Order: sequence, then C-alpha cells, then structure tokens
Amino acid sequence: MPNGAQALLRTLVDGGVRTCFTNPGTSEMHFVAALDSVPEMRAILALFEGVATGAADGYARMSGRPGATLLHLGSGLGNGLANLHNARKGRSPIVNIVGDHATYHWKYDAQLQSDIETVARNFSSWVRTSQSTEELGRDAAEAIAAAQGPPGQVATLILPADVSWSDGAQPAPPPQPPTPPVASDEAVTQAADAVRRGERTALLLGGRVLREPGLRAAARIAAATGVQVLAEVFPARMERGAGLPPVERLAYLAELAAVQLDGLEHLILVDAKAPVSFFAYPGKKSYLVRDGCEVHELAGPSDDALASLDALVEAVGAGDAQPHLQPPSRPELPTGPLTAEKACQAIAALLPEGAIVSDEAVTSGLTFASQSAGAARHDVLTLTGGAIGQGLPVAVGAAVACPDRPVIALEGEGSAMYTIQSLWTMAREELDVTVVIFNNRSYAILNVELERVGAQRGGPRAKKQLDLAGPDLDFVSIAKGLGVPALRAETSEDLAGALQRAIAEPGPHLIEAVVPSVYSGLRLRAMPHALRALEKLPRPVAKAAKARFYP
Ligand SMILES: Cc1ncc(C[n+]2csc(CCOP(=O)(O)OP(=O)(O)O)c2C)c(N)n1
Repeated sequence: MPNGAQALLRTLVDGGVRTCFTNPGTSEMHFVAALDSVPEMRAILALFEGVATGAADGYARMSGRPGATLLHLGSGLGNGLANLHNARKGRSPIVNIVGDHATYHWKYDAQLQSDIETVARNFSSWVRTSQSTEELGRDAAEAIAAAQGPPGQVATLILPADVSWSDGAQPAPPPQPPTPPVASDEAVTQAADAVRRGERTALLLGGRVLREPGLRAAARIAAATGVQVLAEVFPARMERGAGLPPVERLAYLAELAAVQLDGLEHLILVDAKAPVSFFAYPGKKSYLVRDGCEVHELAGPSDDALASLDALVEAVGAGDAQPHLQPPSRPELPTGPLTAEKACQAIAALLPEGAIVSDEAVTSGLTFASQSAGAARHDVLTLTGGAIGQGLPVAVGAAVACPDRPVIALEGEGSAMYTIQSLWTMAREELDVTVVIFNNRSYAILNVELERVGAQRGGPRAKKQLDLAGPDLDFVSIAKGLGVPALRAETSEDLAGALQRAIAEPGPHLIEAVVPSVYSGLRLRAMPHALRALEKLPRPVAKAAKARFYP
C-alpha cells in the first residue's frame, strides 16, 4: 500500500495533472520524496510562490489541462495569491496542493500554523483539508474534477503532513470528463432574432471562443448578417494573426470601451461578461452597456460555448458564409531612437510563426495589437485579473506546456519586478522565452489613473510614488544574476538585432528596452504619444475618442 503522498501523485498523474510548479517546505517533504516513485509527474521549482501559481495558470491556458502547484502552508499559499486571483478571473483550471502541519500538531499553534482555508477561499471554488490517508486519493480526484469544471476554477487541497506520510492510501480513478450543456433553443432563438432584426448588434466573445473555431463561427455570422464582433478586454488566451478572423478587443479605458459599445441595440454574450469599467471613477458609469441595449446571454462559463455559437451560425443561416480573414502584413523594422511604439513595431515585424505572447507591457504595449494584427499566427495571453506580476510566470508555464513554440513576454519594468524570480526557472528549465522589458522608469499608467480618478494634480510627493527612476533598475545585471543572458537596447536598431538573436537561439533571453514613458506625467489631454496610440485603434473608436479627449 503506498503512502498518502504516493497515492496523491498517482491520482494526479492518472487524472491528467502531470506538471506541478513547486515551492516546498518541511510539511511537503513526503510529496517531494514521492516524486521519484511517480516519474510521470514533472516538478518544476520556482523561487517564489507567485511564480509557481502564475506558471500553473500559463500552463493551464496553453495545455488545456489543469496546472498544479505545491505550496507551503498558509504563508506560501498567501504569497501565491495574486496570480491565483488572476487564474480565477481567467477561469484557468488549477489544483493547489498545500502542505499543512500534521493534524495532532495543530493545537500547539507552532510558528507556521495559520488558517489556510481562509486564505484559500479568496480564489478557490473548492477547498478541502484532507482528513485521512485512506480518503486522500478520492479527495485529489474531486479536486481535479472541480478544477476542470467547466468553468475552469481553482481547487485547493490542503494536505496535513501525517495524512501525507501515513501508509494505507489508494490512488483514485480519474474523474469522468463532464459534458457541458449547449445553449437552450430559447437562448439561440432569442440571439438569432436579435441578429436578424437588423438593429445594431454585437457578439461579445470571451473565454474559449477566442480560439480559431470560435473566431471563425463568429466571423461567419458577421459576414452573413453584418453584426459586429468584439472580444473581452483581457482574454486568457486569444488566437490572432494572418489567416484568422480579426477581432477588435474592448478597450481597457472605459471611456474608449463606451465608444466601442455606443449605439448598440443588442449585445450577445458568448462566454463573456457584460462589460464594466475596470475601476469606478467619480461621476462616471461603472456598467458600460448603454441604457436601452438588450443583453442576451447565449452561453455562460459552464456551457459549451463553441457548440452554442455553432448553433447560432445554423440558426441565422451563416453556415456557408465566408468569414473575413486577416491578410498577412508586417510593419517595417523601425530605425532611430527607441520608443515603446517602435519597440512594439520591431516585435511585430519579427514575431515568429506560432509565437505565444504573454502581454504585461501595460502602457508600453498599447500599439502592439494593431502592429501585429497581420503578423504570423500567434496566441496572446493577457492579465486576466489586473494583479500585476503575472506576465513572466505565465510565460514560464506557457513555455513548459508548449516546448516547440517560441514564447515572447512583453513586460513593463514595474510589473516585471513582482515576480522577477521567473527568470531563474526559465534558465534552469531552458525555456525558449524572449523577455522584453519596457523600462520607462515609471509606473506610467498610474499617472493617467491619478488624473482619471479626479484626484488633485499630483505634487512631487505623490509623483514619487509613481516614479521608478533612481536607482534605475538594471535588468541586464538582474537577468545575468538569475542565469539569463541579457542585452540593453537604446535604439531601434539595437532592439531589432537583439530580438533577432534571441528568437534564433534556443533558451531564455532578456532584452531591456529603454523607452520614454508613453505618458511621462503629462496630462491626458496633452499627450502626443497617446494621441498617436489612439490613431492605431480601430478607426471609429479612434475618431470618437479623439473627439472626446482632444476637442
Ligand atoms: C498586485 C498589484 N499591485 C499593484 C497594482 C497597481 N498597478 C497597476 S499598474 C502598476 C504599474 C505598472 O508599471 P509598469 O509595469 O512599469 O508599466 P507602465 O505603467 O509603466 O507602462 C501598478 C503598480 C496592481 N495592478 N496589482
């Protein structure tokens, strides 16, 4: 009879959970020891729990299987919270295994004793402290089933050390894959009626329909009926590039999103939520759907969203319609002094076929979507829950899930510093990741937010909270210290050369792109960079936004 940890690992592996991102301690030592008896489980060490949890998310997004973590009691789980929050918002299936003290040790309130379940409830839809070695296999199978959903969710299994080390455990068989329901006839008919009525209608796609089959189905409906197709603001995974139907993403700035949604009579949700503003702002609306626009939910997160969309294709007679596909086009390589916009241009110009782009470039990445629209086919993984420090760990997980695909991480330097230890895991696992750090020496977006929230114009003490200059972060040294070769680019030519090399060579590389801040403390109304960025947005949006912000 195996011990608890061995049966747990066997249950995970049989249930399709074959990669675990770890940061263990004493209470997890039996799990660690059991790794050698269950070699199908790949364990990958992270130097901070936020890296492990974000990597599990990136792995889940790209593999379609649950990502797993091994974490150390409440403190370790708490350190991983921000990226588990992001995973929850992106509906990634995650199984956390969190070690705990042996059950008989709890009453002594030893140093690491804490309320793990309370930490876990923040982001977990399923939480259980395993009570006995005999039941551990079953608990693990239930955790996998809960994580898989649909919708994908975070399941946290707390594993007391004595439950882990005792003998008498049995692996449990893998859970049966569920059959999610297709939209009801009534929901399909309602959406089809809205589409056919000829009033201004948009499909808002999210979650799983932002992959090729969903995009094609939506584009067929658009070709046959003239409806608009939009994508949610922060997709967990979106396929795009030449040969795929292009989709306009809702803007992060509520002011711009409101322009995109203006005039709509019907909004059909397909695995997406009705759009709301990221934050509340004094005197501005939180709910962005205009009054009088009817919202129809075709498929929710628990449904088979793709089959539901296919049902709508049939209902509106769009089965034979030819979807509009993005023609190939690449920008020229930029020249001269480097700006964030030129850096995006260079990346779009050189983006390799099949790239996975983890985008946490915040303000510096504003023009990447438009510049790369006609680039080779790629996936974009975005910051689903707004908690920064996700981009590098997600790149780790994506590279582990897809070893044959190049991964490009676009990172604001502020965001990069939350989970910079990711570089070490990239080096140790020899992951093919090109990290581009946009170093504008600022929390640039917060300058914009300072203005948008209606706070008084920041004085020097306020501005110091948003300014990262002095000491300047030196990412070339940081990367080298963590085992990743790195270069600094101060011109467009430097950047293009460094990118070409990084993409051509296997293994991780970091490029520090020194760029002026897009917003650099200027007021929104007087920002030439932002104005140029607006020009890259789809034309009607840019026009309306310009009229609003630059009258
Ligand atoms: C966990 C977490 N902490 C803090 C924030 C607030 N925040 C949002 S953006 C940002 C700065 C981002 O800076 P950087 O990555 O350098 O991008 P930039 O704004 O300069 O383009 C901060 C601190 C957050 N969103 N999440």
